[in-house]
Amino acid sequence: MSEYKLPEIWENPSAMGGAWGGLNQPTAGSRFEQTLPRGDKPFQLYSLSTPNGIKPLIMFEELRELGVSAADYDAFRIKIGDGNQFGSDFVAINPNSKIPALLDLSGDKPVRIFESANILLYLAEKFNHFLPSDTAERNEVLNWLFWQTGAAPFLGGGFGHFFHYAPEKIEYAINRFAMEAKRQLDLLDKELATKPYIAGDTYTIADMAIWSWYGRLAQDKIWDKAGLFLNVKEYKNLQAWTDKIAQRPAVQRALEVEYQEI
Ligand SMILES: N[C@@H](CCC(=O)N[C@@H](CS)C(=O)NCC(=O)O)C(=O)O
Repeated sequence: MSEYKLPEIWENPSAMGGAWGGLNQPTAGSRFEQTLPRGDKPFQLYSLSTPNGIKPLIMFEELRELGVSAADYDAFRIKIGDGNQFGSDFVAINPNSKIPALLDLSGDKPVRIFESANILLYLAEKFNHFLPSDTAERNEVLNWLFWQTGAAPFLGGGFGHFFHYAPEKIEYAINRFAMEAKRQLDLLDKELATKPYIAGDTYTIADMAIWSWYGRLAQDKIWDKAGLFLNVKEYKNLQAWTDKIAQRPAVQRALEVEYQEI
């Protein structure tokens, strides 16, 4: 057991350790002046190909597949390990300093969109694709879209952090979050036993959001050997859905997008 003595009031440690310890601060807001480039396409995406970062790329490439040229985009690389997300221009688009962040330049005034699930929703509503208009069907998509935004922090910030990034392997934390990660995987597996896509018969933004985390985990493409550790092969319906979506040309292109440097 660790020697940690709980102080009455938390103090910011001088060194955190771990992969992200050097970047984290207990304050929000911009840390330096920054001018981000803009291209000439209607959408400007500032991002990186993490599980949250691939969601808008999948959506943009699916829209391209349907011939929606009004959804053309420039993609700029935000190096989160170097702290690009704390620059003034990025913070003006996403005050929460997380990728992905998007600017819609197609109207009279730029519209900023942050939170990856909201980017999917915004684009689905704007272009009328991948979100049914029927109230009950649309609601089921939103059930799963919101599920993803609530569930993934337990997978990423909980399991992934303590399994892969934390400077020491803490058995309690790994067990706590492996338990929850496997419960989530089992939930998806059971749901996908009854329907081809997570919200029913059609492929929607809920599949894009969930595939970006749980599909990539099912492929063991997130943290080194995390899929093996969680025995993702046992979730047969999740595996079949993962493969089906991985074969979509738009998804394959999204995973290979080349970013412009900032
Ligand atoms: N709920 C947010 C989470 C975004 C997020 O956590 N992004 C991570 C990369 S996947 C990030 O930018 N991390 C940088 C940091 O925390 O400083 C979303 O879905 O957009």
